[in-house]
Amino acid sequence: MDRDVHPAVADAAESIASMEIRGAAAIADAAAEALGERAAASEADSPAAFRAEMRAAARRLHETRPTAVSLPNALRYVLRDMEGDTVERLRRSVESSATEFRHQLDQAQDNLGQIGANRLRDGDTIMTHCHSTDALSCVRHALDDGKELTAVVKETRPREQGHITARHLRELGVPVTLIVDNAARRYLDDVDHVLVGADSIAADGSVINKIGTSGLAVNARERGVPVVVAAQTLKLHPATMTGHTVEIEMRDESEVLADDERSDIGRGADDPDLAVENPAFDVTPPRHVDAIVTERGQFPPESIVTLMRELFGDQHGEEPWEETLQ
Ligand code: RUB
Repeated sequence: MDRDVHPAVADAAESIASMEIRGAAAIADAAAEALGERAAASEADSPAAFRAEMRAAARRLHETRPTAVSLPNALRYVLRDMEGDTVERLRRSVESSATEFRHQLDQAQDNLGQIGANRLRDGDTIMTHCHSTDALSCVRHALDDGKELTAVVKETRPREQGHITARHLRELGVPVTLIVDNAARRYLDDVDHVLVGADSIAADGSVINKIGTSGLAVNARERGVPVVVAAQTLKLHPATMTGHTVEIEMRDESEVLADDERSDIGRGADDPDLAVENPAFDVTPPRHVDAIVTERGQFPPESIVTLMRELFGDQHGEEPWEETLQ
């Protein structure tokens, strides 16, 4: 049974679950920050009590959203090396791991942005889906390199994260054409790259990202438009190396159909034969992806497993938030 979850952790978990904080990198950053805050606020009277508090905090954060592997990767990073034989040493170790993690996240995004920018040429048009800070880092670096870009931005139903992308691109001075998702194929002839982010990358090179990415990639392949996925190594999903699949989050049907619309369509508000499904993410097979751009370089999707082995080869066993650990 979980101990009481500290308000700093409960607030972060609530913000992630409600999507006030969203996007794989931002979720990881918020989770690491919350663990650091939890450690700072601890009044534990023994190392065992401190460790139990941290496990409870991590479990609460872990249960918020299932698809972005950046979240468990962040929790593992902060808790795996937790060490010390006093509460004070343990606290310092968690605080310093959380700070280091957040710094590395920023650094990785910056480094991958420079690599991704090398793919973009002066005068290119990109098409985006959803809102990805890793993808926008590539754009920012290309602009810093003096290139001019334009963007076709898919609105990304149902949550319209394309509006966030459009706003950021306009802040950067990039001319934007906002389109409904269904118009993507029509505009693919006008673009040079599809540039998206990722919530998780599986060992076979499949890309898990906002629902609609896979259809966009299939259409882009048919039109000969390269699909570039900007994803720092934090998005690599270690469990897929041992055959696990990535859970796709199903969100509330009210994001698709409001309650009053439901009664307009159905036979009454509770029509059992009117179903609404709202998967938040989909899986793009590696054959539809041209490159995965990470802070460690650019990879054909099929070869990403070599990087995963290098990074996660020695990770196995229980998760650091499981209660069986002492
Ligand atoms: C966000 C989404 C983004 C990835 C990558 O989905 O699919 O493309 O998380 O983002 P949601 P980033 O809005 O449901 O969280 O590059 O910022 O990590």
